[in-house]
Amino acid sequence: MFLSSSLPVFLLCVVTASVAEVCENAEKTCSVVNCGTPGRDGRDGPKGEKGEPGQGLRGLQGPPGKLGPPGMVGPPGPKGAKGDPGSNRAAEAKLENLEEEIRILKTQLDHLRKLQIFSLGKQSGKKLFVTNGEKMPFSKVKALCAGFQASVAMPRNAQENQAIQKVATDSAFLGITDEETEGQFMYVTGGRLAYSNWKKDEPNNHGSGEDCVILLKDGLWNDISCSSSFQAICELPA
Ligand SMILES: [Ca+2]
Ligand SMILES: [Ca+2]
Repeated sequence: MFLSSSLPVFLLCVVTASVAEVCENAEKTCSVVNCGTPGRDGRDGPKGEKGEPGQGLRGLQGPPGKLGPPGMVGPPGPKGAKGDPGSNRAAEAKLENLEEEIRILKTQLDHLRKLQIFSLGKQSGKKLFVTNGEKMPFSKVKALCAGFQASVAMPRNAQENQAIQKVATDSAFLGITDEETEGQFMYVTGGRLAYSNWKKDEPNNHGSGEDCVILLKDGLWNDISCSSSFQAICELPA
């Protein structure tokens, strides 16, 4: 009975099944239940839970990705603390020093420019006597020499007197006067005479008075009017 009812199914399975595994499953099924015509496939079951990560070897790290697009410009940062005021003071001090150096250089340049007006004079000891050859009243000679920190020539010995005589091309004023006390000749820078070389019968304070002194071409001295014009000769430290 069992064989007669199950045999056609078994044979059907053998005929219709092309895969041995399917036949085996059908045999198992047919051996338990009364197999008739195969039913249609059921619906898919519910999705299973996500499995645990595998235990295999981790792969090598891939190459870095492409550079991303530039980010947006952020908001401006907070205002910084006030700078050190000391740096400004140092800069101002440096500027003042530079201005002072420029002022000194200008003075020295002006000094050299005025000296250039004169031809190179004659040196005697520690003095340098110079002249521009021009004639002028005594007051202008004093101003001219003072303009470049010099004095009107004041011979304090025979050697200096000769040096001035060589520089002069005509009668020249000396830095000696008796303007303060008549008859008492002094250097314009102060002090009584340490040396003199008066011509015979001089000084005579001739006429309305003579309070200045000139060096004559022969090297002798004569007192003369300060308003008269004679050569200007200045002395400088050599
Ligand atoms: Ca006099
Ligand atoms: Ca005189």
